Amino acid sequence: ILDCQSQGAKYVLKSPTSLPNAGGFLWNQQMLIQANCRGYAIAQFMQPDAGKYVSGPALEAKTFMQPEQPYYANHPGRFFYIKDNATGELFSAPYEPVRAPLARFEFINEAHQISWLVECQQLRVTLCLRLPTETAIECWQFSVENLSDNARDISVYPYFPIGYRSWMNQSGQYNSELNAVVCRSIEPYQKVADYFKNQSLHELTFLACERSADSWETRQHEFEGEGGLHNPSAIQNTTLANGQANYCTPTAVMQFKLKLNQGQSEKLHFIFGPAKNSEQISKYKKQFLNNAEQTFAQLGEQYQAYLAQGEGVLQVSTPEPEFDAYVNHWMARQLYYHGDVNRLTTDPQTRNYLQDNMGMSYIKPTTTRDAFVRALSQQKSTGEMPDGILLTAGAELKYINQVPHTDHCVWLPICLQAYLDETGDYALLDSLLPFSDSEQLLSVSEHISLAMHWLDKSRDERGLSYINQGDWCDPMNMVGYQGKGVSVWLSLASAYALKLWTQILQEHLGTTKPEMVFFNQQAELMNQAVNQHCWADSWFARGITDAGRVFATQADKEGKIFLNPQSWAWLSGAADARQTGLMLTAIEQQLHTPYGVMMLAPGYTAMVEDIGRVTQKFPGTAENGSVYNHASAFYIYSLYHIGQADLAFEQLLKMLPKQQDMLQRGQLPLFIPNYYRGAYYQFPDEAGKSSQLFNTGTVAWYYRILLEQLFGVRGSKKGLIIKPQLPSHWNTATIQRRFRGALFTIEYQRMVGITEQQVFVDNSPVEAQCISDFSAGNHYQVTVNLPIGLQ
Ligand code: CEZ
Repeated sequence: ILDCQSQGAKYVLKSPTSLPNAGGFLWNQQMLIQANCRGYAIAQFMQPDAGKYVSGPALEAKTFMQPEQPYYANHPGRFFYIKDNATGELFSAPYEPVRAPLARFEFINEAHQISWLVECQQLRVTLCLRLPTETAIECWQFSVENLSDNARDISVYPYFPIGYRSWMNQSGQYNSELNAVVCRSIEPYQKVADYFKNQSLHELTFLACERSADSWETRQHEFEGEGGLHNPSAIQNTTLANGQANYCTPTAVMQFKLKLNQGQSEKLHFIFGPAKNSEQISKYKKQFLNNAEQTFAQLGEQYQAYLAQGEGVLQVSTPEPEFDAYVNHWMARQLYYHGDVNRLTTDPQTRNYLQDNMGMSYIKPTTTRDAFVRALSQQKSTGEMPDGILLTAGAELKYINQVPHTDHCVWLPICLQAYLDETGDYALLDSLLPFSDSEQLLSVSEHISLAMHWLDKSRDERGLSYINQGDWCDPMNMVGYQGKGVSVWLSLASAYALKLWTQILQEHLGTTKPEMVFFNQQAELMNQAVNQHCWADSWFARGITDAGRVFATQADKEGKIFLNPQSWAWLSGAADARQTGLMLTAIEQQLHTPYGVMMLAPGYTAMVEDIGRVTQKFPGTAENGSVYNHASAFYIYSLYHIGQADLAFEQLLKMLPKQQDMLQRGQLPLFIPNYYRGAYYQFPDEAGKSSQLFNTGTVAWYYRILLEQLFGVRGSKKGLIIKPQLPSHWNTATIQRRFRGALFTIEYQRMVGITEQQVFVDNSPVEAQCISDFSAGNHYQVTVNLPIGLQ
């Protein structure tokens, strides 16, 4: 069902029904679209906050990109009906809404475009979706070829439903000057203040073609009629009724009558998207549809050039082709999406912003630098970091960012370390920045020290970190909302952050200052406090509630064990060797699944009022015990930290959908999703199913893990440190690593007769495992000899 071409640069899904929700995504600075194999689509664009330009048929909540998005008959999508005018036979491409049996189906995903090839009734239809790099517009190329021996007389009907957009005012009509269906809706509101806010919104959604339509329809109910979407009444007639939608759900349908001789083909080009007014549509039309064929070809090239800027620093060739395919063609792309457009929000959660930008260190480090400057300029003078970072003038903290979380400071040294390692830009630490509530200028390192002091102070009498209404886990909102509850994960993460920060300062200053000694002491005290109060026989508990209940221990029937406290105990150094053995066993027994490791188990089946919203999520979904890949990435990072390279690599592989488990995961290997269903022992049938959501902090960590740990090509102030932790069954691997402008081809090989790693650059041995003598612009051949069987 899935054809992998060009080593994974291209994936072709051959069935519209076996992975019905599988899709791909394209984005640019202004928009994002996720299109699935059957033709359904979800798109968002910036105005300047993310909004939609099409909706479902009923009032929709405004919300972020959802996991496991359900698709239904009237779900927004981009469809083409094709009717044989002689016989009346009908099918639709790519598959919905007619669902006619197809002679051939291909859903083709490449980095720069999504396309489909469909054959039915001896007609071959190809659809190709591209985006310009800077405009919120979808560019669709439709072509149809006559595969039969006869001349054909057909009608093509692009059907781009607009949906129920407003209870106040919505309409649609055909504009013959623009060859476009133009639908208008007024954003519903009641408060006067919103009238003024709504001025920036786009009222129009349009579908324009390079040539004029033979007929059109803009009323959804008239189009569907009694025939329904499988066989719309309007299509049963020879022409559409040219109807105008006056306060009813609008749609965009046109009819193009085409005559095709044997072997002949025809192309149509469409643009679809939001607009402020008809002048703008007219401008778009000139820009994209005059000379459409050539323009669309250029769009493909421009988009490829845009993606090339996000190429990253790593290409690999290993014994695992499916792993190589993701790493070489899709990993940097997914990361670049996060870092370049900030998940299409104007107020990213601080931890997401910092981690996504941590990943950008490998793609566009100047973006990471700017992100640190921006984030730290929004820090409060108490040292506390805000819940979200405002990216545009007029942006506000919304939704989850109005819920007080206590972990944001932790991410500063963790993410900064990756940036400093990659760039060596320690000068950043001396830049002077203000605060959100004070003009006083302090250096970046003073800002971060203040954040560390804030973490140190935000602890209770036992020395454990307050959780308030959440830490990394957003929906863990009721552990500490009364002001007393604490988080074990956050206590450990704080200890880790404090230690990392002293290491960074040490590297930067070259001496030890009293403040650094203090941070290290506090980190040790944090670890001790966790051990004293929250070690529960064989693993670390997750927290202590407002009422003093230690939770996530043997005593709990559900939510017995959480992954994050174990991973971070390894990172912070809280776990000794005896504990490590017990924790590894407990994780393996209770959390491992064939699809990766669950975030907690057993999944909660009922609300626990001293834990919160996480327990209300369906068991095995999202934070309630799914294979939550972001948490798995922390786990993997920590496994390498304690030298468990084989187990770590096994987990890295489990994050990727593979041929053998594709049906169960239901997803193409184009991205790592935020989760796969967990609750492996509770709901085994659903386990492994992908959320299809490509927004996730996982990718930045995946990238970091490959560089720092698996392939061991981590940067440092002095140069490139070579310290791989290859799985013991790999005998060879080769990578290309770009680093500070130089290119390194690194060949790893296992060798009999050696007991220690040996590194050679252009045949000369390297001292202290660190390549420091190199210059930008040059290409170096590196050989790394590794003893047999060593992880
Ligand atoms: O969002 C993520 C957050 O963006 O959940 C993570 C958190 O660390 C990330 O910062 C773990 O909680 O509110 C919710 O319940 C949702 O689960 C969101 O928090 C979740 C979505 O998956 C975002 O796309």
